[in-house]
Amino acid sequence: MDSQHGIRLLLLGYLSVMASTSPTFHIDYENNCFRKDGQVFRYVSGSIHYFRIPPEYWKDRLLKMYMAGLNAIQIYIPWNFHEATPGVYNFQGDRDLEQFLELAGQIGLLVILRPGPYICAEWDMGGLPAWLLQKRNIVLRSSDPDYLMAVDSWLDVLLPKMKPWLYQNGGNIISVQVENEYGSYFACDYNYLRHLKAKFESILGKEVVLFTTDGNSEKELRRGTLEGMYATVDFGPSSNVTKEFQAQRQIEPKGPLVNSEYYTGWLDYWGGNHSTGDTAMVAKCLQDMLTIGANVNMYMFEGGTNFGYWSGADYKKKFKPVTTSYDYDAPLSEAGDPTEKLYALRTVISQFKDIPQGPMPPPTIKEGYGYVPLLKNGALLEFLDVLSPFPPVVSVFPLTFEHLKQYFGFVLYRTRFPLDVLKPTPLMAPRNAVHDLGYVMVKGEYVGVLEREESLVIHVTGRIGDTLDILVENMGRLNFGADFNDFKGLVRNLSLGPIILEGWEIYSLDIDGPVRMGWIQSMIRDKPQKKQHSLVASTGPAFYTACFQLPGPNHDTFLKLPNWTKGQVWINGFNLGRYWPAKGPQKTLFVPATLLEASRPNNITLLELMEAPAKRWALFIDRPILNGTGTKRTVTIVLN
Ligand code: 6GJ
Repeated sequence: MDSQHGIRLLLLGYLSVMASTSPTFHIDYENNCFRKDGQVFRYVSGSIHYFRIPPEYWKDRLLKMYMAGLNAIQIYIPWNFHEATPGVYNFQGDRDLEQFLELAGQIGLLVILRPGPYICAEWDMGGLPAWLLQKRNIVLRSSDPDYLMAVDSWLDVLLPKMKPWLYQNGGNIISVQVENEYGSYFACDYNYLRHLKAKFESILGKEVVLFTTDGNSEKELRRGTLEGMYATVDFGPSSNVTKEFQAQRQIEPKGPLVNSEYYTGWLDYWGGNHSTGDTAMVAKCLQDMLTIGANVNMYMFEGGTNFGYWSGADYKKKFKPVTTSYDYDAPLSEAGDPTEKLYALRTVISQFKDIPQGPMPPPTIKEGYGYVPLLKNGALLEFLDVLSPFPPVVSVFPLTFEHLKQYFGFVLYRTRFPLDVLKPTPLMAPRNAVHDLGYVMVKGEYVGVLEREESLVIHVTGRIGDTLDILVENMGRLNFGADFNDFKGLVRNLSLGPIILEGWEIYSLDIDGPVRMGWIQSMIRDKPQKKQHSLVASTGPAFYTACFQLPGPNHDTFLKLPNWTKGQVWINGFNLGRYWPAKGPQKTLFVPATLLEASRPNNITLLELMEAPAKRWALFIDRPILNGTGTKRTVTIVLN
């Protein structure tokens, strides 16, 4: 045998060994299943959002999901969480996606990746960065060139990071979703889907299993998928799962049955009722789907929290902002505690696959630290020099947040009375000019609130030249539906009686920066607090703070704000999120132990936007209250 032939035989032998050992994951259309390394594989998966959980708790949640019997997790990747500013990428700390994938792999969980670029998820603008709106008439989720250029720049950073994590490359990502329920979107732009498919394949390779997810109707599926991407569906508990999968079978006559979002609960909106999913129904339908061999991802398995300003909004007859809690009545609670729903689902799963032996990690300790008295530090208007160190933008007509290149939080719009107005006169925000709430002050005195879809008129009086201030709050951008170019701020003109108000000073406010740096606490040290008036209720946007020492170790706890109205709260400089007990249903905010210090005083900072109670207490209790109801009418004061 000549040497050439010998080398050829050696090479063939090596390749056949390699081929038999290199990991594979693909769809077996003939047998209507997935195959992992050549073996039939069915996933029982749960959705978890790393961006809604403190990174110190990632392993805890993942381990509980594994011990519940899951063999996979499903994660979204919010583009706006990683590219807050065009071209500036952040994958560190609570954004360390690869650390999250590493933990999942260590625990033995495969990953179903959903990088969007649009993800919905009750997340601000469905995960798209609001700076896309710099181009006012951009057509999001389409082949709009400006949109695609931004998408490509983002995917050129993200997808190469994800490639080594593909199962075929030795990682744990078994499949990748393109877009999200595109069939529900008005554009139906196949060129956009083709562009995304080509992009994903060009970077991830052709071996990766690409799929789409749509509502389970033939119409949505046809609009939301393309040849070469496996069409899957989503639906909640049903008494007839065979019927529910019919739509998928119309599009995918062969291949595995997949429910990519099996709803275990549902989301909450401020002012609505707390949503729940009946455990028995959720468990029974899961059993039915597993019985017919379907692959199921439970949405959510662990919901978590919309910290900061990240919650999104929906438009169902009116603007409906999502709450800070994303508990979702999921099998793992917002605080990561196994619920009776988790054990019911684990029992079902155990009928179809081995469940890891050993104890379920216990709930973390929850502690009720009790009452902490809060002191008023001053009205927001007193601190413009700190919160808006640059001169205001001056404009004849109001400008949006996006025009100012501010995307979250608050902007102060200041104008002056154009004439004497001695009788209560309507200050009007026609056609929902305020996105989303505007707290109105005359000469610094709070007079009430203009609220998108709720209150578009407020009566005021004043003298010519008096300041008329409107602090506008962004409550989260629409994350679903046709027109979610959801600009924030005063998006149209206001009028005072018949007069269109002109001549605005617009203050972009950075509150998070100074609070993160301990500004108020340092101010208190430098300038002892004015004696607090005998405790009376106080109205209008103002800061309240406290310092408190824990009696012992730092444990998870829940912050209740009895008789407060609405605002934002920071713990040790971390933006915990929005509170709105006056509307509910959420009455407490989850405070992870990881935010608290046992060895030194902790500080809490409130920006109360409407009315603070006479007795200004924060109360830390050992359990959540997510199903409360609204308690207080919105405060409206007419200055006489
Ligand atoms: C899914 O569609 C979405 O893919 N879904 C919901 N859709 C209802 C739209 C409200 C009008 S609610 C919970 C989930 C997530 O938003 C998911 O991202």
